[in-house]
Amino acid sequence: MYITVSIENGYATVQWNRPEVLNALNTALMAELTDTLEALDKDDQVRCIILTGNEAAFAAGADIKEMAEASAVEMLLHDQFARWDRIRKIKKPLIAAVSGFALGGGCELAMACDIIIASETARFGQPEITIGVMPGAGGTQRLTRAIGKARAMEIVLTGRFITSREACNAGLVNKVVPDEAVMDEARRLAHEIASRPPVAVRLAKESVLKAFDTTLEGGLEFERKNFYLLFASEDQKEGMKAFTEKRKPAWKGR
Ligand code: CO8
Repeated sequence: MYITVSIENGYATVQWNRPEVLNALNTALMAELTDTLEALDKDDQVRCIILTGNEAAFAAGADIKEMAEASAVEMLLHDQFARWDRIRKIKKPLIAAVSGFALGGGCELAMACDIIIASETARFGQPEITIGVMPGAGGTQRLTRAIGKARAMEIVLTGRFITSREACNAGLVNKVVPDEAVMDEARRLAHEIASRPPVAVRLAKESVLKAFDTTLEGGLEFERKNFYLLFASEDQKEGMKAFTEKRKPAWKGR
């Protein structure tokens, strides 16, 4: 068991811990993480999920020792990326609270989240090239979309680590905070998102993500349909009524 979960104020905090290997993501940890996220995605008490490691590392990548001797066919049959596809399908907002190293699969896991809060001393990178491979869990795609071709290319081809400040300036990270404030900031944000109407949050997340894999035309159409769909929710009626009556809305999540 590598993972602990706590639920408060409408959000869950999922924390993993393999301190002896800087939270390297082995198969067992990833299996536990995926199952945990899917269970929380179905839990009505939870409206937002924080993912975090420990102070030394969010995660220093996939577990190199676990895969070092694998053959291509073993890797193919093991199909560890199927789990990553399941994480991509989580409907609730995911906030990565990153301290320490977020490297390789660790950086990719942070990028699979919707928002990244990082400590001042956190380091991001895709160092796979330095061990004879390349990113495999979305790094070449998500990093490029987040920070552009020129910067992504340099990071992927050199394996250089970047500071959280550089990551923030480039658009990879939402906010950099002092080391001791990372969890507080992630909780503040999670609480704020959890206080929003959940159906609208779900469709809004889905619509933003759609921008990654469609044309502008297709994305606008998708957005519009989700917008219309929200007029079928009780929360839309409540939200607009509350605005008119100058009071706080009481969301039902329907
Ligand atoms: N896998 C396995 N063990 C690791 C990993 C890792 N990724 N990272 C660190 N460790 C272990 C070290 O072997 C060491 O163990 P030991 O004490 O038994 O020797 C312990 O953690 C502490 O590490 P260091 O002594 O190296 O600590 P330093 O502070 O000197 O260095 C670094 C920290 C710079 C983070 C260094 O550990 C490092 O370079 N780690 C590897 C980073 C890396 O290359 N990551 C990419 C891995 S490949 C990958 O992620 C592919 C992703 C696609 C698949 C995703 C599926 C899950």
